[in-house]
Amino acid sequence: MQTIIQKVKKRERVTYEEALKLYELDLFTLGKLAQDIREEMWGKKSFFNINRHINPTNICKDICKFCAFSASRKNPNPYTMSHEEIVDIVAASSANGAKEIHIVSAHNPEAGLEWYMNVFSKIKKAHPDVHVKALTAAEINFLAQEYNHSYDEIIDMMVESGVDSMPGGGAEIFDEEVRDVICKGKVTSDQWMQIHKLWHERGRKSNATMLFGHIEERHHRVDHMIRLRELQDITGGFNTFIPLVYQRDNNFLNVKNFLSSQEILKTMAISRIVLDNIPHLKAYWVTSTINLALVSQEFGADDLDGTIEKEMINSAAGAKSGVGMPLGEFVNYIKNSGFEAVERDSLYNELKVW
Ligand code: V47
Repeated sequence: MQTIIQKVKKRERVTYEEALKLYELDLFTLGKLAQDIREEMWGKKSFFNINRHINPTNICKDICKFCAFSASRKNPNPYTMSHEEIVDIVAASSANGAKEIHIVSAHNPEAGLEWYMNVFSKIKKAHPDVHVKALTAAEINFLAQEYNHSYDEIIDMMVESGVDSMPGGGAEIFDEEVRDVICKGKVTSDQWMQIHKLWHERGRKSNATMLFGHIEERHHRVDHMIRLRELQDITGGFNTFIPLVYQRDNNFLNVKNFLSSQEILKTMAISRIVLDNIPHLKAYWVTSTINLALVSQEFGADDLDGTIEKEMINSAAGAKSGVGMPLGEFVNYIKNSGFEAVERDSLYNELKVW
């Protein structure tokens, strides 16, 4: 273990086996290793943005067992928003200071490719300054298959329609056996990687998530991180890694063992150590709770996502994020936890220290 600790201290890259071994460290020693890296990179800065999440439809062709958002037996309330509704929401959020609109939908075979694409053009036309972060690799894969296009063609349409960056959703856990159990039939790990690679090749940025705390084991998480690190070595296009803590309500994954806060913090710390080539680590308060997200700032995380305003995917599964977080409260939380609240744009340009 001492050899691994020395490697981390010398900022040498850890292997898969070494990263897995790091889980055996006590929480505070591991946290300190990650925290030194975070402080070297970002000091006491904790980044956030003023953003709005919009989830325009919950009608989905795929059946992910962990999902409580898509219309199903457990959530029999199908909806699809009109473009006017969506543009109105953007107008209101932008007037409230939102600089980023995060749009993630279900895979709705009734909506049409134009419905997916045109809304971005409409948003951009009405609000050219708003950053549109939209379409996960899972949605891109769905659109390509459903409407018989290549990934390149869909990505070109996104760029043309004004999408600025891609969110990190749909990554779940890359291990194929786990994936087969939790989201069989959805975008594969290789396809997810390929889509982000194509997006990065256009000089665009994206994020990468990891859904953990369900049926996966530690080694699956480390494998997930290592696969991302390998792609990032090639493209350099990922801005942020976002570990998402599995929410247990209203879905079909019958998970008996829930993660402890210690295990969540260890996973944050190990991801900061392993992902030496991804600049930011996000503690997504929606799935970790705000208090654990604040503690994560001392275990490697430098980003807390944003105010969100409304969120429907994770809140459907039990997260307390339905109405987002008021800006003043968010800033207070960060400052009271001993960090500097730095408002950023979607590409991490610093806008204001609060
Ligand atoms: O891919 C679904 C996850 C993701 C559950 O890029 C669940 O900045 C926990 O990708 N428990 C969508 N998670 C959200 C997402 C995201 C969120 C915030 C920021 C960014 C970013 C991206 O939500 C899905 C899936 O992995 N999810 N169900 C659940 N029960």
